[in-house]
Amino acid sequence: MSIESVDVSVTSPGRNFVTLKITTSDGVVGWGDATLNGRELAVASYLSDHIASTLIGRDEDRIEDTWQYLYRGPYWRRGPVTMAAIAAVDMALWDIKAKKAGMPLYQLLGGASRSGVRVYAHASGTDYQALANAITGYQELGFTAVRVQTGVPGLGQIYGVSAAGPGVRYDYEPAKRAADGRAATAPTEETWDTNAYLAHMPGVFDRIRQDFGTDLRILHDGHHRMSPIEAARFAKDIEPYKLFWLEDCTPGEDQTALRLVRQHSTTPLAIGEVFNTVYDYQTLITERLIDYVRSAVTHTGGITAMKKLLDFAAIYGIRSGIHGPTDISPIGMAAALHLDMAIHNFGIQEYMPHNEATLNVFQTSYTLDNGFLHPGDEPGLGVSLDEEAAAGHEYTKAYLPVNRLIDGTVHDW
Ligand code: GCO
Ligand code: MG
Repeated sequence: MSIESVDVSVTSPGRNFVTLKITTSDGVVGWGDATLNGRELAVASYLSDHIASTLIGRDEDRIEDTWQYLYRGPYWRRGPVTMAAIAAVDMALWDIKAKKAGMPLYQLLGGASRSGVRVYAHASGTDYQALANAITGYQELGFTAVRVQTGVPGLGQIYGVSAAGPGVRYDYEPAKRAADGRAATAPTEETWDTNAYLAHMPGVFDRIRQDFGTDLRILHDGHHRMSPIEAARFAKDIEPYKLFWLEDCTPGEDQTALRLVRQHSTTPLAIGEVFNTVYDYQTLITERLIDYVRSAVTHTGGITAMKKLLDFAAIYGIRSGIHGPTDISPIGMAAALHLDMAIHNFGIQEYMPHNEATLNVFQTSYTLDNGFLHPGDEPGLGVSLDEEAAAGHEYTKAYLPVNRLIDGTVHDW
């Protein structure tokens, strides 16, 4: 048996998703997610123009060999485009292997280490009251962990704060089409002031602890905006509020920046959603500079690579916190959930529900119960693409925003 066809599709049920379909000579179909927010067509081209023909006729069971062939073979290594393409192939091959075995994928990865996957939800609000309402809403749904983001006085729309307002949808979608819903021609721009943010946030955490007590797991995303010393000061200032994690406090490519943060605080640190290989973590893990690995399965070479990365992290007492915003398709989400079920060093899983249009295009079998997700027991990943429904949503160009400081300097978004 061998790989007979490899098809790449791009669909846009409200946002863009790149999906890989691999079909074997005896008709088994595997699905992979290759979505890279705002750069979708680069990965689609990498897959269809450079990878697809090289897979035809290969033995679909040789997952490790195929991974190494795609990683080492082309000479050019790493980077989000390459690693998202490899991830999609890897997910599809694991999907096929598990379907052939007649088992949900987590069984092939070692079986369940837990009965469900604790997830964190996204609570946000332009002001404290709106944020508090969002937190209460999630608690009523059974969530025990929430990421909190809020508006900063003096600044307009900023990262992580839902423009929809409380009571509608608490989540947010930063990749923007044009105002009329058609293709965007350039990113929107936001304004940022780190001083205002650093002055405002500790008081927000203080009120949350007063209003919601000590049990609630509180997470927060700094989205790469602080300098090393600003991050060190901030992590120290918020220590009394005992966050579950502070994410991306500094830009990720500067691994040694976190040495400074560690020297000053015991606030747990998470990083890695823009990383794409284990090498991005080499210093962070071996020097124990982080507590949670934030990579997406979709952007880090798939299940094969993520399993190795998380096993490496486990040796240093570091746990998983796999990236799971809505720019990861339901296929990528399922891949994360199967890993979350099987690994020992699971920490928490990010969860932002996909919209209805997306869930009409992707048939999912994972379930949410009281703040815990379960990947379901269908053979394989348990997610498939309805190709007819997908074809009804044409690719629509969208961009993540660009961030500028109040004096106009381009800053990290
Ligand atoms: C998160 C992330 C996302 C990213 C998005 C970019 O923690 O979930 O920061 O919100 O901004 O995935 O494409
Ligand atoms: Mg993040």
